Amino acid sequence: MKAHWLVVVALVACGGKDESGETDGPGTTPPPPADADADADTDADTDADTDADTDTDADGDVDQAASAGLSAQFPGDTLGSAVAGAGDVDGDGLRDLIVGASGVTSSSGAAFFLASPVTSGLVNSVATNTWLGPTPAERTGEAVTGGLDGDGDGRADMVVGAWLIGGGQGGIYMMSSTAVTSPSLGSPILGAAASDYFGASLAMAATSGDAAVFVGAYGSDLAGPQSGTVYVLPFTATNQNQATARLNGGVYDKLFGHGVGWNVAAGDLDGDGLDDLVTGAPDQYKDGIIDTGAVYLALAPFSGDLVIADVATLIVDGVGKQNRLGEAIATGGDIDGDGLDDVLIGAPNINGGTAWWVKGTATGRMTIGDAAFDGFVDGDDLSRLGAGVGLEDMNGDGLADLLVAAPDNEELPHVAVFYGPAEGALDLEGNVAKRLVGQAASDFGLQIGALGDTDGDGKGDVAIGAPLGDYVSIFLGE
Ligand SMILES: [Ca+2]
Ligand SMILES: [Ca+2]
Ligand SMILES: [Ca+2]
Ligand SMILES: [Ca+2]
Repeated sequence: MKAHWLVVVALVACGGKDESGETDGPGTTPPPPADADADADTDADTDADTDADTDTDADGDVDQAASAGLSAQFPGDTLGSAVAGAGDVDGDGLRDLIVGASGVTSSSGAAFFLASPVTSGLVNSVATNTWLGPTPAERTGEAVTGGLDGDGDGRADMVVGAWLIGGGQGGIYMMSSTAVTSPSLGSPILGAAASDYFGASLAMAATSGDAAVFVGAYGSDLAGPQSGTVYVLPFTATNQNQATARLNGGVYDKLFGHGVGWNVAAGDLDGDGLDDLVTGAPDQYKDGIIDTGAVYLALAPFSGDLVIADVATLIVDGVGKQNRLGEAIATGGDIDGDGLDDVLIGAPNINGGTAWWVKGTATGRMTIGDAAFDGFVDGDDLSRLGAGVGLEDMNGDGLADLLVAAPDNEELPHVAVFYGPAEGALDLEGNVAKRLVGQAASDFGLQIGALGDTDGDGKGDVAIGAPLGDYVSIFLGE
């Protein structure tokens, strides 16, 4: 570590940043082997920022502090249970955000709408509006999404999930931009049956015309006990029966559920202009091994009742017991610059934590770690790397950058940023462009919200939740 730090200092002093403004991040040249010498080169180039970030822990990496921090009103509010970009809801040209705190008021939960620019403080004071879950223990704010226009009025809309309405039936609240100052969430759209956990995960998706919503219900029994379902629901729907499609899991090993819909993400994987589905099923069994987990990619448009294993273009399986692959997924960004969105998969339970990315056009069935993946990040031992992942263009070069949480990193919990284009092997020692450092909570980075540009500088910004720490941090691209 010491030698690494010295080399970095020397290269930074020479001015590592290209005058073109392009950074020599991992991938512009073949990725270096994971040794100290090669590491120092990529690190120095991307670290040679002109900003005032400091190396707070003297490990040779640039640590970026949050531009704003939001704290909960009470311990146990689980502020940051979900974080998402809301798009430009108020029409001032800056993208806004929505944040959940599902533990508020004995787990009735809450969602906060925050108009940019966001300042530090108590979330209740900083938020433009607060929506409280209307029934006890419904856990409003366990999922939130937004950023697209769902009702065709030209403004971005939002959706708030409350997966434990009715003890687990679940429900979602469609929050139009016109309702952004409303004091109430209104009436929820409820799940179809008890223990469906409808709304446990959410993503707005431009699947055709006005944006729709992918709604995860991983306890759904539509195709067998707890097979799980992802609903494709128009934003203007008032009932789950109005779904234009339902992508159902199956039953594996004749006994166990599939759990499709644990989380959902949207991106245009094939470039036809429609947002496609990436969903995780961490409860899935494989060959009798429990909870290996899986990730499914499926291409829009979707119609009717579908079995996800039949329509998936790519299925990625975990490799071992309780890998729970699919707990952390991200898409909606182009990592390699081919114009198509790619997929980043966190695997915090494999080898102390890893993360892998693959082109959204990949097809067939593969196991996490296969050579067919386009790149991966190795954690240090037990960093739980990949417990949260995200894609956002933080340096404004048009390529998505990889955000990978390392909540149990031995030095400090952080989210590591790797600038695109990225390919091959990356590691936490040498290839990190910068580390986002917020509250030192044990779950910092489990929720990563790609916000788009919230301050008008053309660079993507992110919100990072640490719900056990009751804290949300905002980091601006630079
Ligand atoms: Ca598509
Ligand atoms: Ca791509
Ligand atoms: Ca970038
Ligand atoms: Ca920005």
